[in-house]
Amino acid sequence: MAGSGPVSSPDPIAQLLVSFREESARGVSSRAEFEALKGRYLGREKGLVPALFLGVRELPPEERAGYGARANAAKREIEEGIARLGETLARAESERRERTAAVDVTLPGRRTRAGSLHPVTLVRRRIEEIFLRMGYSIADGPEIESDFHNFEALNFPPEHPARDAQDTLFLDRKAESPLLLRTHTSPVQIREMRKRGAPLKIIAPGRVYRNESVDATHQPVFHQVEALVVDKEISMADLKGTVEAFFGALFGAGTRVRIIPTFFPFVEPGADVQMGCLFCNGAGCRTCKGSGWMEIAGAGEVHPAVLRACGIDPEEWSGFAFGLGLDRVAMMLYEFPDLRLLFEGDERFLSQLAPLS
Ligand code: FA5
Repeated sequence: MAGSGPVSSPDPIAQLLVSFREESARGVSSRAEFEALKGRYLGREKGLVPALFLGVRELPPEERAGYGARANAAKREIEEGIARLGETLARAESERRERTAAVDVTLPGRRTRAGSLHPVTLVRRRIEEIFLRMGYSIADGPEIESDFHNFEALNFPPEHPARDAQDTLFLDRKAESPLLLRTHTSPVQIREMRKRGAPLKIIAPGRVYRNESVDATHQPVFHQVEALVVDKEISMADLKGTVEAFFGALFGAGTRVRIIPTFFPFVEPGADVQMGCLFCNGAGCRTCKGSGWMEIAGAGEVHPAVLRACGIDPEEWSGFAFGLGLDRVAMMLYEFPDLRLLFEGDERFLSQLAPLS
């Protein structure tokens, strides 16, 4: 440009302004494009604007002032134009950043739905509260049990047919001391008596397993709670008074309870605890099979052989025990007809069942 002379026709100042105005009207779409344009016009070494001033010395003196003034005006216009392009680009960049960050703090929050406790947990807690008020403590035992705790110490002799009544799931039947999934919570009686001796007043809630076919009132995995009292001169009258107090607290005062004889190897005498049917109030319905009574627990006086197996002298001590199914209690308290509803995981059903007061 210096070679062609700044004043040769066409006028380089006017020409530069025309091309700058065209380019700046198109705008820039990226920072790289902006930097390239800025360098092309304003770059100190090879920029088109500094080049305008290079030839000023070759002009006749009387033209220098006029040329210089126009070149300065052009320089100002181009600098301002480039600054404006830079601002527009910065705005576009920050808008793009906001859009992609996409956190709109003005949007309403998304609600996470709170879960609810399982009905069996609610029933277990309620039962624990009642027994704690009655002075019992809560004991725990393993779900994988030995034959000794689940059967032998509970006075089930080997090969005794009573073992078949609780279809057992063995983990390794051939082992010398076979392990099994406990079929009831009664082995916790054995563990506690052997560990703590007499006197004793405990409950043991927990999960139990039986190889049973499923129907409306039978599950292969279900829950029981066991109550055990060992003390001096404990009789069937204490058992009756306790089950009446307990079921009254659980199902409401006025709940009718009766005890009828039955057989369990670990109690003598053994008993079934029955409760006046809640569905028909004793009149007889499908749920109670017309009898007006529903079986709710197994019970009895602790067998002397069981006390002996736990190192407790039956001449000095006696006791009672009873065990009930938590799932069936939940069914009665919440009045639903089929145990399977508890284990299908349908939240619409489970969350309807409110905590028991
Ligand atoms: C027993 O398991 C005895 N250990 C109870 C006991 C304890 C008797 C202390 C004497 C002294 P039974 O097999 O009847 O007994 O079961 C007790 C309760 O568990 C039943 O009354 C019932 O409510 C519940 N139950 C039994 N089998 C199932 C099952 N498959 N599904 C759901 N609940 C069951």
